Amino acid sequence: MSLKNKDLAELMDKVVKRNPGEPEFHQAVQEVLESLEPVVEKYPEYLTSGVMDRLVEPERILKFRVPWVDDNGKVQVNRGFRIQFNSAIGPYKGGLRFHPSVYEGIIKFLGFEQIFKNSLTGLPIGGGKGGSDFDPKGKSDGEVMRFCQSFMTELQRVIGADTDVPAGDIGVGGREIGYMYGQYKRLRNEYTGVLTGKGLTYGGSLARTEATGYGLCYFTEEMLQDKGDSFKGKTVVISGSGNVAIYATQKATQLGGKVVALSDSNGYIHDPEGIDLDAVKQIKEVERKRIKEYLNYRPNATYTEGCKGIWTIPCDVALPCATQNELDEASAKALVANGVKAVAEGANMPSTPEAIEVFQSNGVLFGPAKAANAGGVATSALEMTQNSMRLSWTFEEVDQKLHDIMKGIYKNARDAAKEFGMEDNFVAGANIAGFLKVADAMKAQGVV
Ligand code: NDP
Ligand code: 2IT
Repeated sequence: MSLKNKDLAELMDKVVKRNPGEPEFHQAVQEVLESLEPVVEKYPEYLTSGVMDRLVEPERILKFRVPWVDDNGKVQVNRGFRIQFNSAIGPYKGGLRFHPSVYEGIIKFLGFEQIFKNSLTGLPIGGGKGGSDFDPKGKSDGEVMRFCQSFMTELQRVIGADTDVPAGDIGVGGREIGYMYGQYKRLRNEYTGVLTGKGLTYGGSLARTEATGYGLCYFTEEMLQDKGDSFKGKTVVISGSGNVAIYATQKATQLGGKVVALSDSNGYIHDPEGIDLDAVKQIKEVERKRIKEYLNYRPNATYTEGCKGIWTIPCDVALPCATQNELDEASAKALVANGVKAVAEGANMPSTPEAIEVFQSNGVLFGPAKAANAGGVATSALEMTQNSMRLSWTFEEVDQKLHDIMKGIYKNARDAAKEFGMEDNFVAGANIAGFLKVADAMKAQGVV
């Protein structure tokens, strides 16, 4: 789709020219600008005050060398990034991704989306993202530790509990956060909440591990209930088998759904009787092995090489929880042909623009990432609150707050879409609702 508004079309051209070779960033900006067309038509001051021009330019980009020594004594060099995208409504907040596909364009798209997602949570957090092209797969704990220590030795220069608070994302979980926290504390001699997703013995929040997957299901349940439906009795397909996928499986099952498939980057498993989550947790969280191993626990399940075929499995609810652009137009058509009712994104930007168009034009309820997976970062902000108070809440207290936040996000996205004449378009609604708060804060703070 092209932009009809002349100023936004010119801005988009500029973004493409100034950020060459970064298609994921272009894709993320294009979607937001499309959603904002009716907003700038109604409120042209967002254009005239330069809010739009400033919004697409990160406040700061840090790019650094990460040298470390592997188990064979060989020096390895990776590249590290932190993009501090927007601090209008709070300190920069967003995860760190360690994956070989990471380059500046990936971190930029993630940081840009994080601005609106964080705004939607209703909590005071700005947008940022970071990471490295380091691949934790197949590395020993010692190698991961030395890498994390080297990464933090540079990163610590720009972060801080009231400045920028990183967390996990793909390839960064409790183990990596622990190593990075230890190094930060050692270098700075400060015991502060500079990272979230910390272990429970050193300042972590209960329910942060579960939060993204749980939040995704709370959002999906809201979307379904608004149409008089629910998870009960639904067949659910979830891609990925990492942090988000595992806890989405748990919550979808608790809400009465039956999850029949999961995947990793090598392939997918199909277990029509319902996924045995203890087996998946053992394989993925404890042994760090491939999803194929699931057949050792459940011989009646099937394994198929290649991850895209997962979307050909018939289901009522599909939750993509692996990575960007994992669900394309052909996959969306297959889901629609099989009668899918709702799709909600646990991963960031997992559906291509063409896939989203297929869902929306076929009346499938579609929950975009910025809204649907915001439970993770929202609970990170609750971890920051607990750290500031030097208190900790119970699992139930955090989970209740998370649930309320997800209901609020659904309602705000739905109402914003309606207000601008795009009822049931939660993509537009999430982008608009997330944007308005940030834009007003930027306008109020002058040209900075
Ligand atoms: P994990 O590293 O725990 O798991 C990632 C999962 O996705 C793994 O199963 C992995 O398979 C699969 N995957 C990763 N890259 C690819 C790829 N290129 N192709 C196919 N499969 C892939 O990460 P998370 O579960 O934390 O993150 C998953 C998604 O959720 C990401 O998009 C992340 O940005 C998003 N997200 C995460 C939040 C969080 O709190 N953790 C919050 C909000 C969003 P394999 O093991 O084979 O690599
Ligand atoms: O994409 C995301 O929102 C995350 N990876 C979580 C960020 C956070 O700061 O908890």
